[in-house]
Amino acid sequence: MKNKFYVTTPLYYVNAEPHIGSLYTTILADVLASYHRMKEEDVYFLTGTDEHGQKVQEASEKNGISPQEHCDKYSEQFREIWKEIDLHNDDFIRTTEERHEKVVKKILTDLFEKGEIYKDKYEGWYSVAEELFITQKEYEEGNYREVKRISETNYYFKMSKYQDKLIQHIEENKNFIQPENRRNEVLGFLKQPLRDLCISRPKTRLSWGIELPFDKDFVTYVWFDALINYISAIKYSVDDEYFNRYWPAVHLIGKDILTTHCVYWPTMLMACDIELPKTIFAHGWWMSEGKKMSKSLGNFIDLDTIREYFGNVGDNAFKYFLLKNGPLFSDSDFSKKRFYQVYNSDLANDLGNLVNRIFKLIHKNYDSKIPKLNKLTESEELLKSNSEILTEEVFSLLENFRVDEILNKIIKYVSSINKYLEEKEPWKTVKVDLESTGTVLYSALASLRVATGLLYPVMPSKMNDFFNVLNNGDKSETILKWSGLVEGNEIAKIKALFPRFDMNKIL
Ligand code: ME8
Repeated sequence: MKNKFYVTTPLYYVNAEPHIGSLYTTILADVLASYHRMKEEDVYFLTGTDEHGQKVQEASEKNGISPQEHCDKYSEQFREIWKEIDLHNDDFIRTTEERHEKVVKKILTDLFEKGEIYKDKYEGWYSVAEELFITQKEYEEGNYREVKRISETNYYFKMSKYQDKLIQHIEENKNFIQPENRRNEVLGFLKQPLRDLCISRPKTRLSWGIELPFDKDFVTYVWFDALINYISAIKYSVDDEYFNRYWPAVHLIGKDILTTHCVYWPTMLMACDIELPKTIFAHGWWMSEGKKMSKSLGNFIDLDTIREYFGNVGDNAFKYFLLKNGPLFSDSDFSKKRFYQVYNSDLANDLGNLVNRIFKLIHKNYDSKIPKLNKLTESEELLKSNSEILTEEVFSLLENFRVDEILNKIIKYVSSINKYLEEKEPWKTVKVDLESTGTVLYSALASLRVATGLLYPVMPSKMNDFFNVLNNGDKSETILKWSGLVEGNEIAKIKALFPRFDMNKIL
């Protein structure tokens, strides 16, 4: 049986447009999915939108449209941009879809019947802005906005009873919460006694939600509803075979939603007797020009700004930058200058030049046909064995989500091919010895081909341009074999893959 890989992003709220943050998580998921497809695994990549709750209700009222119309409009923006930049999600789930609501209701009914959900009166602090009940201590710390005193009857999920079991699971499974700093953060949080989770809102206060199947005066709390998407999308309780084909998942999230994913969600699954996710990986925060992104500071990287960058360099190069410099482990700073620097040095200089050099020499001196490989010297053997080592390293780094390190290694290898050419000087030797120069060009091109194969998940359309002119009939299974480059094949003319940017003009 094939290995499986089920990867998810958070479901983005429809009260904001896509921006560099949601873009980053989704690109990361796309690239992981693509590498796993390369390993011929059974891959399922899910993303979508989170559409219930107070904020949507308020925003739609303000705009004089129905909440559903509001959701349709904003959700479409996410689907549009993901398509525009060539992401390959297998599914896009919306929490207002029937397939999702049905599973949420089924789980609520099951848990209510099992006595895992009870009704109780709450008197205490409530943050209207965050839509959360908070403790006296949290109130005193003052980190929540629009806090008021309320007294309300609601339904509660017995989350507290799973505290010890959850701690044990986190301690016994090192890969469950990653990276380690986030794991420690969750364990720290679990040192205080866990409360039961309020999972309803009275309709008198909020009507835009999934009605509780056992009490029509209430709707489901938006987080309890939204988290269930990860299993409703793969047909939990509808088609067991399908569900088991993909579950458990790897959840990619930002550090802002650590508690909901690492505490609420696993305890909900425990109550339903469902296996816990394989991994929850929480990345850091994109900052912008040294500060927290904000519309009022004018440093917010919104959809228009993203489209502008894509317009300048193409989506592939932008993805490359975000993944290489992104906030995988700690926060990262986005700066325009840094972006064009990385573009020029890695893509225009290292990769782009290498392609040009090799293609030019082959077109001019070998009638556009890939030269024959003759006797390999130590340096060619080294390039070849390094391509094998690199491939292994890439797939092993993948297990730890180190996409940044993957790109570092690949570009280092590309530099080493350039260095090899500088040592061999084929542009000089070609005038006197076509045969040995042919071996040099074959070797450089074979190495470059492996590097582009490994870059494919990050820059699919650019690398396809390269494969097309190379005309080697490559398939994903053979692309990573150095000697898979066919001698005598005719290569086509290539346009500059990554034209250089004039930094003075840009800045
Ligand atoms: O929290 N840097 O949705 P959301 C990096 N609907 N990533 C960022 C970011 C930044 N500056 N800003 C946002 C929700 N993100 C809930 C989730 S899941 C069942 C429900 C990314 O629209 C990051 O992935 O606020 C973060 O976790 C997510 O956007 C939050 O998206």
